[in-house]
Amino acid sequence: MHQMIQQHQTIPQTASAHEISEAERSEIVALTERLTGPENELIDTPQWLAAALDTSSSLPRTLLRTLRAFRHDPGPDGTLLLRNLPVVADAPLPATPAVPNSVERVPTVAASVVSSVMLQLGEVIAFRNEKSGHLVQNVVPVPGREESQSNAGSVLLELHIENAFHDNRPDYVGLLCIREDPTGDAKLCTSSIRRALPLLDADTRQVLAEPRFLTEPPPSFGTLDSVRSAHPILVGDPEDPNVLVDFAATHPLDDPAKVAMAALREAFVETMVGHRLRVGDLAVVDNRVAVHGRTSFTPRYDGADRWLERVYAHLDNRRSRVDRKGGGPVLG
Ligand SMILES: O=C(O)CCC(=O)C(=O)O
Ligand SMILES: [Fe+2]
Repeated sequence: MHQMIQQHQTIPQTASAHEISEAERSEIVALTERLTGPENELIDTPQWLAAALDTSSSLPRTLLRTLRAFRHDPGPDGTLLLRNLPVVADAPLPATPAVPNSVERVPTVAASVVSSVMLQLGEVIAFRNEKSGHLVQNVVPVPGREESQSNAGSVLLELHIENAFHDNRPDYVGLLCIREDPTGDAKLCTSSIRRALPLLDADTRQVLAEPRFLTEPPPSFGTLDSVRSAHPILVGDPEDPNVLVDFAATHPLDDPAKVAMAALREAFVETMVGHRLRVGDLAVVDNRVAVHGRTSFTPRYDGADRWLERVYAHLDNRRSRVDRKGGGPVLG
């Protein structure tokens, strides 16, 4: 089941994307001035988040229209690729961090951009047990973590739904590229259940829709939550279901479930799209219909490695209120 995506496999490149024009890009840089600078000390404060929410409604009209349309219907791929977003103003980008659990604390242009865009899709959230609950997280390779099935690793990262084990997992994952992989090998891979479903036979779909699977939380979430109940992988309307699977953490509970899960993985791999993210590309993944992963690559830990900034959003703040102590954006 855990045979990996073949590195030599030719993965089709992204076709559809929304390109930000040069004029819009300048408009966005000007907007971020409201969120950066000495009067905006820290991202993780109610004041900054309120300012980011306010600023987000002034994003260029064509971008707002694209985001609203994606929220209405994530399309067959469940992924939206925005291109040519600004990530810096004048100052050069610092060296890529190479430490575990790296996050952005001080507002930057990139952090302001990814947060503002995600705030037009939903409410930005984080998890107390992941990157200490910081809202803007760095996705960078970390020395000594090469083999880990996390975003600090550089071996192939299996296709997954973000935080599949959590009842209040994000509805959207935003990944903004601020430094591209100098080797060009690292590709964000996405695939959707809308593309994969037609490749599955009726029996396989039926097994995947039954509670015959268990998903483990990552070790950082501790052991208390680790006994989860069995769940289906396909949830909702059998014609257009949501998908709930992490091929590194979801386990089939019987043989037919194992066979069905292998067929699903194969269908995802067959319909997968590879995104070689460039500086200013923001990939937004609808975490209900699309899975994502990453090809392997070779970091150099010289400050010039690939660097993405990640922000989560969900649609319903009331649904998660029980997990957000004090009503803030962090799920406990
Ligand atoms: O590195 C990537 O392209 C994706 C990493 C990932 O899955 C994540 O940060 O959630
Ligand atoms: Fe992920």
